[in-house]
Amino acid sequence: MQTRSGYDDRAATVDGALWRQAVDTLEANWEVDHTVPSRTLYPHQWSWDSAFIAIGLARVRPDRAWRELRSLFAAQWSDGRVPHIVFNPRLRPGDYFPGPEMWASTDAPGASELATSGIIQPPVHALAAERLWRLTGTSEAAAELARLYPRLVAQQRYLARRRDVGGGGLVCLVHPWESGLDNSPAWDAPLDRVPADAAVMRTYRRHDTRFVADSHRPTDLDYARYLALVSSYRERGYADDDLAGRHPFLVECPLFNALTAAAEHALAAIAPVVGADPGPHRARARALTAAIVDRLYEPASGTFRPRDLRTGTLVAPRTVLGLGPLILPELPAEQVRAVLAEACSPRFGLAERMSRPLPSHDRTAPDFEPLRYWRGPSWINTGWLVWRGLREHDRPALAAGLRDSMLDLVGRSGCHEYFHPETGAGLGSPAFSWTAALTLDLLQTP
Ligand code: 2M8
Repeated sequence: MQTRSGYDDRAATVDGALWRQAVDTLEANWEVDHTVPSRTLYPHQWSWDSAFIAIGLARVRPDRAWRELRSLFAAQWSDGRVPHIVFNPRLRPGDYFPGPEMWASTDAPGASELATSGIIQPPVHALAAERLWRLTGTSEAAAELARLYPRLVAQQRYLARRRDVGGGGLVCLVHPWESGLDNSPAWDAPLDRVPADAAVMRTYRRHDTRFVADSHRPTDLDYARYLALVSSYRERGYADDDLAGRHPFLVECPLFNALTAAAEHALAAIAPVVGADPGPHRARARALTAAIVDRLYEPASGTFRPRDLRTGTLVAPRTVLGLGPLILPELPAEQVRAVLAEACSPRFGLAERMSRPLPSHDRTAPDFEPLRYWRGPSWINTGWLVWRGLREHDRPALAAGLRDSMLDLVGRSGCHEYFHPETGAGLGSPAFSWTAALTLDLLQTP
């Protein structure tokens, strides 16, 4: 039913005002061939944002959803990496920091001809493609899927072959930005060991604090360390050999790795449609699931936590990253029980009727910050991933409780980037794309 300037508005009957707000947000953020996360804070194309956005667009504009994925993968590097930002050449320098001049990606061997960053983000794209295919199923969708499949396979191959720095079968991240949960307390200890001086930030102009209060964003010292990591990686042309010997930040993240395994499951579902063999994808998903349990699960505390490869230990904070493995269909029963216990504890407050939204960090921890991004506030994408995990493991009442809590949040406060984990007030960008997109998906999945 295409009724509103090309939009399928079936879900308008579910909650008209919310549906319209979400569609309007995505429409306002559409830019030629992709959707910006936010016109002000994030005016280029971001990798995992595009995947979440495609999942929402699948509900209303599947043509744009495919276009979104196509434009992102047009910037894929020859080694298979999908860069975390694709810069819009039509914007002026200074419209985002750190911009293309800092990354200098086009000097790197095998990089895209388009200006991009040199790091990656969680691979949610195969999930998005599978979803799009299931929802549309047309011959055009089959053709899109056939074009995308080899690129998705190359993305996974990059992760498996170039990023297993620890040698245990998991993907290693070289920058907190690669996790997508950039400022999570999970990264504090590994980041503390990156040598940097906050004074270096006097020579740059931060873009984020033009729009959001300093107290909601990473500190200047955090930014100095982020830039030191960019320089360390860039100086060797973003090469991944010998990272263990030279790069100061190396972590294995449970959410990133769970999404990498989930991508293999999605590719196994896609493979028969494009005439490929699902077997190797299933085998890799199984091996990744086993490695996540083996390397990132601590039986004594019943938690999944990131491993810091510099110290060989699991980091201390209990963040929402630890709930990520719930998305794995083959997660053993013991770990499913443990993740559910963690999620339903006072740390995260998951319940059939939730009194407060799901936070990004343990709300009982002394360093819980309700306003600073990724250090406490509630985000719709992490909530959506946990919701998917609850459905996967057949917990309909908890899934419904989380869904209601997310829709209530967006319904009351709007399509904000994130939300105050106690009051539900909207924070960050007020017109944020993945919040809008995933709201559309939630509205249509009772
Ligand atoms: C945030 O990250 C960017 C850097 O990549 C930033 O703070 O400037 C994160 O929330 C990240 O997960 C997200 O993809 C990006 C765009 O929404 O913003």
